[in-house]
Amino acid sequence: MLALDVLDEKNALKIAEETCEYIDSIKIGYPLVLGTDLKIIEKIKNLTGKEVICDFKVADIPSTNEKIAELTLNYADGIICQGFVGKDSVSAILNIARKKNKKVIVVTEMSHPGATEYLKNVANDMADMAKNLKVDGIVAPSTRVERLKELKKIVGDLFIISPGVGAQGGDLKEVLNVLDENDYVIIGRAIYESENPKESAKNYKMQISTF
Ligand code: FNU
Repeated sequence: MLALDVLDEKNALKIAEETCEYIDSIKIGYPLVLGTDLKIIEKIKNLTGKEVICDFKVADIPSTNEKIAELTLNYADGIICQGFVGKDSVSAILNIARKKNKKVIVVTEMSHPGATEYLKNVANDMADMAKNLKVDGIVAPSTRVERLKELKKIVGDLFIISPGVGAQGGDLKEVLNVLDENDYVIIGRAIYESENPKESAKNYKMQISTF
């Protein structure tokens, strides 16, 4: 899953087009949507034929979450929300997504060092909630493989999308030892900031498919 966190349309579409034969899915977030607008999603989808997931880490009260999900899922194939806001807020998004046949992915433990201060302590409970609510997937860290393993055990057949390989120092092989074919490795800067994004994406694809 390519994390396309560039800021302008021209660059985004160029990288998306160059890399699309080597990736399965594209994740965009505030950097690109605030740098352009939500219609960038249609443009990426038309150009690449790939699904686009919106990483908005939605974290509000149920009625506001609902509005954000409604607008986002008019364009995107899925939306990422925070789990720490609780099951009513996550369910509000899930209800909208189910009506539109779109995906909901819940953040459990984040990949950056600061996630060990607070999030780590409640991440297993959030994974449990995600499983019970029957969302589609969770976000879990490639930077702490032992935690990735534990969270995967909790969510069972929900898929995992896992950031942290590349720029954040996660080890691809260790991560692939934990994940299975339904899961996704998220890679951003190691592809779009490399001198040759196409080659970088191709190289990751080769490592993943020959693992
Ligand atoms: P790269 N991301 C993350 N950690 O990195 N959604 C999380 O815990 C999480 C995320 C996103 O480091 C991050 O915002 F929940 O350049 C970025 O879009 O490879 C991507 O994953 C990682 O990008």
